[in-house]
Amino acid sequence: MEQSAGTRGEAQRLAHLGWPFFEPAHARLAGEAARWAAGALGEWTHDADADAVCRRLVREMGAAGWLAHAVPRAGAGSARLDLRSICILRELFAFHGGLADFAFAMQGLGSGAISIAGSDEQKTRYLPAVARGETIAAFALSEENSGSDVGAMAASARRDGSDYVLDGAKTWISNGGIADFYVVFARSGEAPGTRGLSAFVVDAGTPGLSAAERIDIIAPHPMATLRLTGCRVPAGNLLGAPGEGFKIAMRTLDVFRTSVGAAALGFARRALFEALGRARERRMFGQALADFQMTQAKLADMATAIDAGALLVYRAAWTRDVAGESITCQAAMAKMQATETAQKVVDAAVQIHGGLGVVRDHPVERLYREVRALRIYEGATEVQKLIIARQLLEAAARGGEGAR
Ligand code: COS
Repeated sequence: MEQSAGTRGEAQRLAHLGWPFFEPAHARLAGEAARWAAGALGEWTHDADADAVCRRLVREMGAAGWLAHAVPRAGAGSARLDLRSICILRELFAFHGGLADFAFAMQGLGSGAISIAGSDEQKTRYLPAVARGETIAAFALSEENSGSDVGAMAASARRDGSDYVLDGAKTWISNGGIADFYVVFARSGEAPGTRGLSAFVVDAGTPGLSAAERIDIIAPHPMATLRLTGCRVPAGNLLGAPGEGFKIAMRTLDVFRTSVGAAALGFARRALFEALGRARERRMFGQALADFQMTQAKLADMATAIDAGALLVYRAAWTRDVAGESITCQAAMAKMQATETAQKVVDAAVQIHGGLGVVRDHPVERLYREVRALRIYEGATEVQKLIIARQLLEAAARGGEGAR
Protein backbone atom coordinates (compact mmCIF):
# COMPACT_ATOMS: atom_id res chain seq x y z
CA MET A 1 0.00 0.00 0.00
CA GLU A 2 1.32 3.42 -0.88
CA GLN A 3 2.23 5.46 2.17
CA SER A 4 0.98 9.02 2.61
CA ALA A 5 3.27 12.03 2.95
CA GLY A 6 2.50 11.80 6.64
CA THR A 7 4.04 8.39 7.22
CA ARG A 8 6.81 8.36 4.59
CA GLY A 9 10.07 9.56 6.10
CA GLU A 10 8.46 9.74 9.54
CA ALA A 11 11.49 8.36 11.37
CA GLN A 12 13.76 10.91 9.71
CA ARG A 13 11.41 13.79 10.42
CA LEU A 14 11.14 12.87 14.09
CA ALA A 15 14.88 12.30 14.55
CA HIS A 16 15.28 15.57 16.47
CA LEU A 17 13.10 14.12 19.24
CA GLY A 18 16.35 12.43 20.36
CA TRP A 19 17.85 15.83 21.25
CA PRO A 20 18.45 16.44 24.96
CA PHE A 21 15.61 18.99 25.10
CA PHE A 22 13.10 16.13 25.10
CA GLU A 23 11.85 13.39 27.40
CA PRO A 24 10.72 9.93 26.25
CA ALA A 25 7.08 11.04 26.54
CA HIS A 26 7.69 13.66 23.83
CA ALA A 27 8.90 11.07 21.34
CA ARG A 28 5.83 8.93 22.12
CA LEU A 29 3.54 11.94 21.67
CA ALA A 30 5.15 12.78 18.33
CA GLY A 31 4.85 9.21 17.03
CA GLU A 32 1.20 8.92 18.05
CA ALA A 33 0.27 12.33 16.64
CA ALA A 34 2.10 11.67 13.37
CA ARG A 35 0.19 8.43 12.87
CA TRP A 36 -3.15 10.02 13.83
CA ALA A 37 -2.54 12.97 11.50
CA ALA A 38 -1.62 10.71 8.58
CA GLY A 39 -4.83 8.73 9.01
CA ALA A 40 -7.40 11.20 10.24
CA LEU A 41 -6.64 14.70 9.02
CA GLY A 42 -7.56 14.34 5.36
CA GLU A 43 -6.87 16.90 2.63
CA TRP A 44 -8.55 20.16 1.65
CA THR A 45 -8.01 22.55 -1.21
CA HIS A 46 -7.58 26.30 -1.50
CA ASP A 47 -11.28 26.62 -2.34
CA ALA A 48 -12.51 24.52 0.59
CA ASP A 49 -14.86 26.11 3.12
CA ALA A 50 -12.19 27.05 5.69
CA ASP A 51 -14.80 27.63 8.42
CA ALA A 52 -16.23 24.13 7.98
CA VAL A 53 -12.77 22.52 7.82
CA CYS A 54 -11.71 24.29 11.03
CA ARG A 55 -14.87 23.37 12.90
CA ARG A 56 -14.34 19.71 11.93
CA LEU A 57 -10.65 19.79 12.85
CA VAL A 58 -11.30 21.38 16.25
CA ARG A 59 -13.94 18.74 17.03
CA GLU A 60 -11.73 15.85 15.92
CA MET A 61 -8.57 17.15 17.59
CA GLY A 62 -10.53 17.67 20.79
CA ALA A 63 -11.99 14.18 20.70
CA ALA A 64 -8.57 12.67 20.00
CA GLY A 65 -7.09 14.52 23.00
CA TRP A 66 -4.59 16.72 21.14
CA LEU A 67 -6.15 20.05 22.12
CA ALA A 68 -5.64 19.28 25.79
CA HIS A 69 -1.92 19.87 25.15
CA ALA A 70 -2.63 23.50 24.13
CA VAL A 71 -5.14 24.14 26.93
CA PRO A 72 -4.14 23.18 30.47
CA ARG A 73 -6.60 21.42 32.76
CA ALA A 74 -8.87 23.86 34.58
CA GLY A 75 -9.35 24.25 38.31
CA ALA A 76 -7.27 24.02 41.40
CA GLY A 77 -3.78 22.60 40.91
CA SER A 78 -4.27 23.04 37.17
CA ALA A 79 -1.59 21.60 34.94
CA ARG A 80 1.04 23.83 33.35
CA LEU A 81 1.29 24.04 29.60
CA ASP A 82 4.15 21.97 28.24
CA LEU A 83 5.52 24.17 25.49
CA ARG A 84 7.61 21.40 23.95
CA SER A 85 4.44 19.34 23.42
CA ILE A 86 2.67 22.32 21.82
CA CYS A 87 5.63 22.85 19.49
CA ILE A 88 5.87 19.17 18.56
CA LEU A 89 2.16 19.08 17.69
CA ARG A 90 2.27 22.33 15.72
CA GLU A 91 5.20 21.00 13.68
CA LEU A 92 3.35 17.80 12.89
CA PHE A 93 0.02 19.42 12.08
CA ALA A 94 1.68 22.13 9.94
CA PHE A 95 3.46 19.38 8.00
CA HIS A 96 0.01 18.11 7.01
CA GLY A 97 -1.68 21.44 6.32
CA GLY A 98 -1.95 25.02 7.46
CA LEU A 99 -5.52 24.72 8.67
CA ALA A 100 -4.66 21.77 10.89
CA ASP A 101 -1.96 23.81 12.59
CA PHE A 102 -4.29 26.82 12.76
CA ALA A 103 -7.18 24.89 14.33
CA PHE A 104 -4.89 23.47 17.00
CA ALA A 105 -2.92 26.64 17.75
CA MET A 106 -5.85 29.04 17.91
CA GLN A 107 -7.55 26.99 20.62
CA GLY A 108 -4.42 27.56 22.67
CA LEU A 109 -3.86 31.22 21.80
CA GLY A 110 -7.56 32.05 22.09
CA SER A 111 -7.81 30.58 25.57
CA GLY A 112 -4.21 31.37 26.61
CA ALA A 113 -5.07 34.56 28.48
CA ILE A 114 -7.66 32.64 30.52
CA SER A 115 -5.10 29.93 31.33
CA ILE A 116 -2.57 32.58 32.37
CA ALA A 117 -4.73 35.15 34.17
CA GLY A 118 -8.20 33.68 34.65
CA SER A 119 -9.75 32.92 38.04
CA ASP A 120 -10.53 29.29 38.88
CA GLU A 121 -14.16 30.02 38.05
CA GLN A 122 -13.26 31.46 34.64
CA LYS A 123 -10.94 28.57 33.89
CA THR A 124 -13.60 26.04 34.82
CA ARG A 125 -16.21 27.86 32.77
CA TYR A 126 -14.17 28.06 29.56
CA LEU A 127 -11.14 25.79 29.38
CA PRO A 128 -12.51 22.22 29.51
CA ALA A 129 -14.86 22.80 26.56
CA VAL A 130 -12.02 24.37 24.53
CA ALA A 131 -9.79 21.39 25.31
CA ARG A 132 -12.53 18.96 24.23
CA GLY A 133 -13.04 20.86 20.97
CA GLU A 134 -16.63 21.72 21.87
CA THR A 135 -16.11 25.48 21.83
CA ILE A 136 -13.85 27.62 19.66
CA ALA A 137 -11.66 30.37 21.14
CA ALA A 138 -10.22 33.59 19.68
CA PHE A 139 -7.66 36.23 20.72
CA ALA A 140 -8.66 39.79 19.83
CA LEU A 141 -5.72 42.15 20.30
CA SER A 142 -5.02 43.94 17.00
CA GLU A 143 -6.71 47.01 15.62
CA GLU A 144 -6.42 48.85 12.35
CA ASN A 145 -3.99 51.36 13.87
CA SER A 146 -2.58 49.18 16.61
CA GLY A 147 -0.89 46.01 15.41
CA SER A 148 2.76 46.18 16.44
CA ASP A 149 2.12 49.18 18.72
CA VAL A 150 -0.27 47.59 21.20
CA GLY A 151 -0.05 50.61 23.50
CA ALA A 152 -1.83 52.68 20.82
CA MET A 153 -5.02 50.62 21.22
CA ALA A 154 -8.23 52.64 20.89
CA ALA A 155 -11.07 50.20 21.67
CA SER A 156 -12.45 51.24 25.04
CA ALA A 157 -13.90 49.53 28.10
CA ARG A 158 -15.91 51.75 30.45
CA ARG A 159 -17.01 50.51 33.87
CA ASP A 160 -20.76 50.91 34.37
CA GLY A 161 -22.10 49.46 37.62
CA SER A 162 -21.42 45.75 37.66
CA ASP A 163 -20.61 45.70 33.91
CA TYR A 164 -18.02 46.95 31.45
CA VAL A 165 -19.20 48.53 28.21
CA LEU A 166 -16.90 47.86 25.23
CA ASP A 167 -16.72 50.04 22.11
CA GLY A 168 -14.41 49.99 19.09
CA ALA A 169 -13.12 47.57 16.47
CA LYS A 170 -10.60 44.72 16.50
CA THR A 171 -9.19 43.33 13.28
CA TRP A 172 -7.19 40.39 11.86
CA ILE A 173 -9.00 38.21 14.38
CA SER A 174 -8.34 34.53 13.69
CA ASN A 175 -11.42 32.39 14.25
CA GLY A 176 -13.47 35.60 13.89
CA GLY A 177 -16.95 34.55 12.89
CA ILE A 178 -16.68 30.95 14.13
CA ALA A 179 -15.47 31.49 17.71
CA ASP A 180 -17.76 30.85 20.68
CA PHE A 181 -15.89 33.47 22.72
CA TYR A 182 -13.27 36.17 22.19
CA VAL A 183 -10.61 37.39 24.61
CA VAL A 184 -10.85 41.11 23.82
CA PHE A 185 -8.24 43.66 24.88
CA ALA A 186 -9.49 47.23 25.38
CA ARG A 187 -8.44 50.49 26.95
CA SER A 188 -9.89 50.67 30.45
CA GLY A 189 -7.96 53.86 31.20
CA GLU A 190 -6.14 53.24 34.50
CA ALA A 191 -3.03 54.89 32.95
CA PRO A 192 -1.88 56.01 29.51
CA GLY A 193 -0.34 53.58 26.98
CA THR A 194 0.29 49.96 27.84
CA ARG A 195 -0.63 50.38 31.53
CA GLY A 196 -4.27 51.24 30.81
CA LEU A 197 -5.43 48.11 28.98
CA SER A 198 -7.58 45.23 30.27
CA ALA A 199 -8.62 41.81 28.95
CA PHE A 200 -12.22 40.57 28.85
CA VAL A 201 -13.92 37.37 27.77
CA VAL A 202 -16.77 38.25 25.41
CA ASP A 203 -19.10 35.43 24.45
CA ALA A 204 -20.22 35.26 20.81
CA GLY A 205 -23.81 36.39 20.63
CA THR A 206 -23.36 39.12 23.25
CA PRO A 207 -25.46 42.07 22.05
CA GLY A 208 -23.20 44.76 20.53
CA LEU A 209 -20.57 42.27 19.28
CA SER A 210 -20.46 41.56 15.57
CA ALA A 211 -17.98 39.48 13.58
CA ALA A 212 -19.70 39.98 10.28
CA GLU A 213 -16.79 41.48 8.28
CA ARG A 214 -14.78 38.52 7.05
CA ILE A 215 -11.24 38.95 5.68
CA ASP A 216 -10.09 36.88 2.71
CA ILE A 217 -6.35 36.18 2.92
CA ILE A 218 -3.66 34.52 0.76
CA ALA A 219 -4.14 31.15 2.52
CA PRO A 220 -7.82 31.15 3.54
CA HIS A 221 -8.45 30.89 7.28
CA PRO A 222 -11.44 31.96 9.37
CA MET A 223 -10.66 35.63 9.99
CA ALA A 224 -12.77 38.72 10.66
CA THR A 225 -13.01 42.25 11.92
CA LEU A 226 -14.98 42.54 15.17
CA ARG A 227 -17.19 45.53 15.91
CA LEU A 228 -18.01 46.37 19.53
CA THR A 229 -20.90 48.80 19.92
CA GLY A 230 -22.04 49.37 23.46
CA CYS A 231 -21.16 45.72 24.10
CA ARG A 232 -21.94 45.06 27.76
CA VAL A 233 -20.08 42.30 29.63
CA PRO A 234 -20.26 41.49 33.35
CA ALA A 235 -17.27 42.67 35.40
CA GLY A 236 -16.79 38.98 36.19
CA ASN A 237 -15.52 38.56 32.61
CA LEU A 238 -12.48 40.74 33.31
CA LEU A 239 -9.27 38.65 33.27
CA GLY A 240 -6.79 39.55 36.01
CA ALA A 241 -6.86 43.07 37.44
CA PRO A 242 -7.88 46.24 35.57
CA GLY A 243 -4.86 47.66 33.69
CA GLU A 244 -3.05 44.29 33.44
CA GLY A 245 -4.19 43.58 29.88
CA PHE A 246 -0.92 44.40 28.12
CA LYS A 247 1.16 42.14 30.35
CA ILE A 248 -1.40 39.34 30.00
CA ALA A 249 -1.21 39.68 26.20
CA MET A 250 2.60 39.65 26.23
CA ARG A 251 2.78 36.62 28.53
CA THR A 252 0.36 34.79 26.27
CA LEU A 253 2.42 35.73 23.21
CA ASP A 254 5.67 34.59 24.88
CA VAL A 255 4.27 31.05 24.79
CA PHE A 256 2.60 31.09 21.44
CA ARG A 257 5.32 33.00 19.54
CA THR A 258 7.71 30.12 20.17
CA SER A 259 5.11 27.77 18.75
CA VAL A 260 4.73 29.92 15.60
CA GLY A 261 8.38 29.05 15.03
CA ALA A 262 7.40 25.39 15.37
CA ALA A 263 4.64 25.76 12.78
CA ALA A 264 7.21 27.32 10.43
CA LEU A 265 9.40 24.24 10.99
CA GLY A 266 6.49 22.00 10.01
CA PHE A 267 5.97 23.88 6.76
CA ALA A 268 9.70 23.86 6.06
CA ARG A 269 10.01 20.12 6.77
CA ARG A 270 7.15 19.41 4.35
CA ALA A 271 8.85 21.61 1.73
CA LEU A 272 12.12 19.71 2.14
CA PHE A 273 10.28 16.38 2.00
CA GLU A 274 8.56 17.37 -1.27
CA ALA A 275 11.79 18.80 -2.69
CA LEU A 276 13.75 15.62 -1.94
CA GLY A 277 11.09 13.53 -3.65
CA ARG A 278 11.03 15.76 -6.72
CA ALA A 279 14.81 16.03 -6.96
CA ARG A 280 15.18 12.24 -6.95
CA GLU A 281 12.40 11.60 -9.48
CA ARG A 282 12.81 14.39 -11.99
CA ARG A 283 15.28 13.71 -14.82
CA MET A 284 16.90 16.31 -17.06
CA PHE A 285 20.05 16.48 -19.20
CA GLY A 286 20.43 12.73 -18.74
CA GLN A 287 20.50 12.67 -14.94
CA ALA A 288 18.31 13.19 -11.90
CA LEU A 289 17.75 16.73 -10.67
CA ALA A 290 19.33 15.58 -7.40
CA ASP A 291 22.61 14.86 -9.24
CA PHE A 292 23.15 18.55 -9.96
CA GLN A 293 25.33 20.28 -7.43
CA MET A 294 23.08 23.34 -7.60
CA THR A 295 20.19 21.20 -6.38
CA GLN A 296 22.35 19.66 -3.68
CA ALA A 297 23.36 23.12 -2.46
CA LYS A 298 19.71 24.09 -2.14
CA LEU A 299 18.86 20.90 -0.23
CA ALA A 300 21.82 21.41 2.11
CA ASP A 301 20.78 24.98 2.87
CA MET A 302 17.19 23.90 3.46
CA ALA A 303 18.09 21.14 5.91
CA THR A 304 20.56 23.35 7.79
CA ALA A 305 18.03 26.17 8.11
CA ILE A 306 15.46 23.75 9.53
CA ASP A 307 17.85 22.39 12.15
CA ALA A 308 18.96 25.91 13.15
CA GLY A 309 15.33 26.97 13.58
CA ALA A 310 14.50 23.81 15.51
CA LEU A 311 17.40 24.35 17.91
CA LEU A 312 16.12 27.85 18.74
CA VAL A 313 12.47 26.78 19.03
CA TYR A 314 13.20 23.86 21.34
CA ARG A 315 15.76 25.81 23.36
CA ALA A 316 13.04 28.36 24.12
CA ALA A 317 10.48 25.65 24.91
CA TRP A 318 12.91 23.72 27.13
CA THR A 319 13.91 26.92 28.96
CA ARG A 320 10.28 27.63 29.84
CA ASP A 321 9.32 24.04 30.64
CA VAL A 322 12.39 22.84 32.51
CA ALA A 323 14.45 25.84 33.63
CA GLY A 324 11.25 27.77 34.39
CA GLU A 325 12.76 31.02 33.17
CA SER A 326 11.29 33.92 31.19
CA ILE A 327 11.71 33.31 27.47
CA THR A 328 10.77 36.70 26.04
CA CYS A 329 14.08 37.01 24.18
CA GLN A 330 14.43 33.34 23.26
CA ALA A 331 10.87 33.19 21.94
CA ALA A 332 11.49 36.24 19.78
CA MET A 333 14.69 34.70 18.37
CA ALA A 334 12.96 31.39 17.71
CA LYS A 335 9.99 32.95 15.96
CA MET A 336 12.10 35.28 13.85
CA GLN A 337 14.67 32.73 12.76
CA ALA A 338 12.30 29.85 12.08
CA THR A 339 9.73 31.90 10.15
CA GLU A 340 12.26 33.85 8.10
CA THR A 341 14.15 30.72 7.09
CA ALA A 342 10.97 28.69 6.46
CA GLN A 343 10.02 31.27 3.85
CA LYS A 344 13.36 30.66 2.09
CA VAL A 345 13.06 26.87 2.41
CA VAL A 346 9.58 26.88 0.90
CA ASP A 347 10.71 29.17 -1.90
CA ALA A 348 13.58 26.79 -2.70
CA ALA A 349 11.12 23.87 -2.82
CA VAL A 350 8.98 25.78 -5.32
CA GLN A 351 12.09 26.45 -7.43
CA ILE A 352 13.04 22.75 -7.39
CA HIS A 353 9.55 21.88 -8.61
CA GLY A 354 9.73 24.37 -11.50
CA GLY A 355 6.35 25.06 -13.10
CA LEU A 356 4.65 22.42 -10.96
CA GLY A 357 5.55 24.45 -7.89
CA VAL A 358 3.15 27.24 -8.82
CA VAL A 359 0.22 25.05 -9.84
CA ARG A 360 -2.75 25.82 -7.64
CA ASP A 361 -3.10 23.32 -4.79
CA HIS A 362 0.19 21.54 -5.41
CA PRO A 363 1.62 20.87 -1.91
CA VAL A 364 4.48 23.35 -2.36
CA GLU A 365 2.18 26.01 -3.81
CA ARG A 366 0.00 25.64 -0.72
CA LEU A 367 3.08 25.96 1.49
CA TYR A 368 4.13 29.09 -0.38
CA ARG A 369 0.84 30.74 0.54
CA GLU A 370 0.68 29.35 4.06
CA VAL A 371 4.14 30.36 5.20
CA ARG A 372 3.97 34.08 4.40
CA ALA A 373 1.72 35.26 7.23
CA LEU A 374 3.95 33.73 9.91
CA ARG A 375 6.50 36.53 9.50
CA ILE A 376 3.73 39.01 10.30
CA TYR A 377 1.31 37.65 12.88
CA GLU A 378 1.94 37.43 16.64
CA GLY A 379 4.63 40.08 16.28
CA ALA A 380 6.25 40.83 12.93
CA THR A 381 9.95 40.06 12.45
CA GLU A 382 10.67 43.75 13.02
CA VAL A 383 8.96 43.57 16.44
CA GLN A 384 10.98 40.47 17.35
CA LYS A 385 14.17 42.39 16.54
CA LEU A 386 13.03 45.22 18.82
CA ILE A 387 12.34 42.76 21.63
CA ILE A 388 15.70 41.00 21.28
CA ALA A 389 17.69 44.23 21.13
CA ARG A 390 15.85 45.73 24.12
CA GLN A 391 16.54 42.67 26.22
CA LEU A 392 20.22 42.75 25.28
CA LEU A 393 20.53 46.45 26.08
CA GLU A 394 18.66 46.09 29.38
CA ALA A 395 20.95 43.23 30.41
CA ALA A 396 23.99 45.22 29.37
CA ALA A 397 22.77 48.21 31.42
CA ARG A 398 22.42 45.91 34.43
CA GLY A 399 26.00 44.81 33.88
CA GLY A 400 25.07 41.32 32.71
CA GLU A 401 26.49 39.65 29.64
CA GLY A 402 23.21 39.31 27.78
CA ALA A 403 19.61 38.32 28.17
CA ARG A 404 19.70 34.98 26.39
N1 COS B 1 5.93 39.64 29.69
C1 COS B 1 5.53 40.38 30.76
N2 COS B 1 5.59 41.75 30.78
C2 COS B 1 6.06 42.37 29.68
C3 COS B 1 6.46 41.64 28.53
C4 COS B 1 6.41 40.23 28.58
N3 COS B 1 6.79 39.49 27.53
N4 COS B 1 6.88 42.52 27.59
C5 COS B 1 6.73 43.76 28.12
N5 COS B 1 6.23 43.64 29.38
C6 COS B 1 5.97 44.75 30.32
C7 COS B 1 7.17 45.66 30.43
O1 COS B 1 8.04 45.17 31.43
C8 COS B 1 6.55 46.98 30.83
O2 COS B 1 6.23 46.92 32.20
P1 COS B 1 6.13 48.26 33.13
O3 COS B 1 5.02 49.10 32.54
O4 COS B 1 5.80 47.73 34.48
O5 COS B 1 7.46 48.93 33.01
C9 COS B 1 5.25 46.99 30.04
O6 COS B 1 4.95 45.60 29.78
C10 COS B 1 5.36 47.75 28.74
O7 COS B 1 6.38 47.17 27.97
P2 COS B 1 7.15 47.97 26.81
O8 COS B 1 7.58 49.31 27.33
O9 COS B 1 8.20 47.08 26.25
O10 COS B 1 5.96 48.21 25.74
P3 COS B 1 5.99 48.83 24.28
O11 COS B 1 4.78 49.64 24.09
O12 COS B 1 7.31 49.48 24.01
O13 COS B 1 5.76 47.54 23.35
C11 COS B 1 6.33 45.67 21.93
C12 COS B 1 6.66 46.58 23.15
C13 COS B 1 6.54 46.37 20.60
C14 COS B 1 7.33 44.55 22.07
C15 COS B 1 4.90 45.12 22.04
O14 COS B 1 3.93 46.13 21.84
C16 COS B 1 4.61 43.99 21.05
O15 COS B 1 4.96 42.84 21.29
N6 COS B 1 3.98 44.30 19.90
C17 COS B 1 3.54 43.31 18.94
C18 COS B 1 2.21 42.80 19.32
C19 COS B 1 1.77 41.61 18.53
O16 COS B 1 2.38 40.55 18.59
N7 COS B 1 0.67 41.78 17.78
C20 COS B 1 0.09 40.73 17.06
C21 COS B 1 -1.20 40.34 17.71
S1 COS B 1 -1.58 38.67 17.72
S2 COS B 1 -1.85 38.24 15.86
